[in-house]
Amino acid sequence: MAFPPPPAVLTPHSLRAADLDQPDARLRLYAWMHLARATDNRILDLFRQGLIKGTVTGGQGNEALVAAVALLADKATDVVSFTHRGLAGHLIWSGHLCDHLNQYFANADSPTKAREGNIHHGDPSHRSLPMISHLGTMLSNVCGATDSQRRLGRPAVGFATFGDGGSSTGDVHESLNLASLLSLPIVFLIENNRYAYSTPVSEQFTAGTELWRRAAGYGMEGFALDATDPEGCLRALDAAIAKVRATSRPILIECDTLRLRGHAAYDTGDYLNPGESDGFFARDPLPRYRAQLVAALGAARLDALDAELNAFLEACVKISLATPRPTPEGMESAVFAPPAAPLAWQPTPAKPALLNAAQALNLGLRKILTERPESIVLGQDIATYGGAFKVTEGLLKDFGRPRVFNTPLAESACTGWAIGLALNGHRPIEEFQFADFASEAFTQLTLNAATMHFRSGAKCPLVLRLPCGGGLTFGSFHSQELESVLLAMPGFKALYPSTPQDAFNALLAAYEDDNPVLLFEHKALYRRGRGPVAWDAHYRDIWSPRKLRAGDFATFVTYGEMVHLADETCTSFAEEYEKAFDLFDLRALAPLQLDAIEASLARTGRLVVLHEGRRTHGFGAELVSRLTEKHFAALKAAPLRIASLDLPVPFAPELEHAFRPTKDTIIDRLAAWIG
Ligand SMILES: Cc1ncc(C[n+]2csc(CCOP(=O)(O)OP(=O)(O)O)c2C)c(N)n1
Ligand SMILES: [Mg+2]
Repeated sequence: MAFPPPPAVLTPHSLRAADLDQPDARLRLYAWMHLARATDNRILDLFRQGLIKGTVTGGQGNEALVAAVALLADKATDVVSFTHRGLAGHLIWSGHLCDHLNQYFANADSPTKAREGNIHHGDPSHRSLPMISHLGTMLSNVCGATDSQRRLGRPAVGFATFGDGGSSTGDVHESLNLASLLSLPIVFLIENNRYAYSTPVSEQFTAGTELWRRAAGYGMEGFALDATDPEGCLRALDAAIAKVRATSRPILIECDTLRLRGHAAYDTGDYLNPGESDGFFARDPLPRYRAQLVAALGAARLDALDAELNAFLEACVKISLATPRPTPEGMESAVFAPPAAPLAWQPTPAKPALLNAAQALNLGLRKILTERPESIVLGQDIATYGGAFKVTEGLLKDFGRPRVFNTPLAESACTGWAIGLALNGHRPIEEFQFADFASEAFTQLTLNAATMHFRSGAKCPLVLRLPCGGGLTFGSFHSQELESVLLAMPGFKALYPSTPQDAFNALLAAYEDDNPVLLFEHKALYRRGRGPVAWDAHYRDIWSPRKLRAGDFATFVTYGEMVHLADETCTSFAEEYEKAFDLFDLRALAPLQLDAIEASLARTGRLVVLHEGRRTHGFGAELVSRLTEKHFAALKAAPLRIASLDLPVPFAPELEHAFRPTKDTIIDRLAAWIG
């Protein structure tokens, strides 16, 4: 269905402070505010009628600020992420009103294909980054995409908005610090409406309405802004944006906004103090600005404008309501960005060198940094020091700081920054010092990066290097196997190489993938032994298992360091028990490519699964289930699952030895199983 043409007053979608002496420009500012308010109110009605589902959070009271920001921003260059109060911004930034209503109606033409909730849509292809519910997380994404724009030579400014409530999150602190450290041109806007849901600022922090003063602590400028005065907002922001664009220094602006409605549609706001709501309504920017314009331009002009905008809204509602409901087709495959062609790698190094896994990864990183200008390597202590495991040794010297970046201890914002870079065409490779610290970035990893393609259709190519595994007496906090935890969430690919050549191949395969890829690197393998490493034209085979041994007795599946234990065990078994196994190194944990293993199981009828992670909810449970549900009739014995104990990783060598599978325990379990 054709969308109705928007009223002429709504074009162009831009405005500068210098334009405000023209009546048309003032009417444009008013018109966008009016349209946003009317749309928010209409959405509330439609929600109450049951025609819109989910959570409806309005931006009533925030229009003066959000419209000013969106009109001032350079839509061809800048980066934004609007919050749950930012409908005005979405309307101005891109798309037709019908597109945005389609998002709310979650119909077949919704910009998120009806997969993501109200106001979470954004427009990543035009640098409007989709929000997730978790407050504070978008700030670092804006940092990343803005940084990416600047690296590409574009004079972008980023706009990152958060509420007084969100300002208490760790991500906000991490992002402000990161933006200052990287000297990124970001306008940070706090929408202080004095409440986080029902909690007043007095119960959130002691700074009250002086949140902008935090700026000094981050080495940036800050100021407070009355966000109920549209023209005042436009003027102050115009000047601030120009400065940020010119200096590439971030700024923190605390915007005094209003809580005209409750937190969301269902909130009655009965926690407000007596008379507080009246005070808010007395400062409502929309009727106040309207009165100013009526005084200057006459009531008839404003009445006619309101009528035209309201009619446009109703015409759009009608069209969006009549749009068909969505269907689930394509939903499952949309979890991942579609497979892409291999990158045009140089076939180097042609001559094999004898390397351990750490050196093989270093070689791979060098190859990527040399051949791929969009690559960026980041992580803690990875620059001068070369990383906790020296995998990144020498990269800083050869490739320089902008591309080999030593991050502060801020896994969440640094991952969010990497996400923003990835959304804008860069390809970051992030090293977590130990896999365990990925828990600090759990939201960014699992709810933001991994779900990005499903939610928004945007590619988020990230390599997440996770030094994992135990056996080195590092204790609980440096020895985790996290594959089951992370892969319980949809949207990750995952590789777990067990040899130096596989580590090199895995890095290249992960790098060129258009999705976030978890690269598990077992610490004990970094220096376990050397093997020949060279360019391998079949590097993409890493996405399938490798068969290491052939035998008829049982099918044995494992990965990571356990591959080496399994291999030794198989040798012992062949000698002592004369039983031979089909032994597979799984290599890719997601997506699982099980054809060869299934064929083996159909033949042997016996299955052994071995992994280092804990047994309960371990990856073996998934493997056994998948393999046996297809080949149950072929089974001659119950599958055997060998894994670590259901404990935190204990520290003392004797305890850790008892905790994780060893060659002896594997042999004992197998012997008991054979009976
Ligand atoms: C990290 C996180 N915790 C909890 C929530 C649930 N929640 C949604 S909005 C909200 C209050 C937000 O307050 P504020 O940041 O001041 O924004 P406002 O809604 O007032 O505009 C809360 C607690 C959330 N979205 N994110
Ligand atoms: Mg608030």
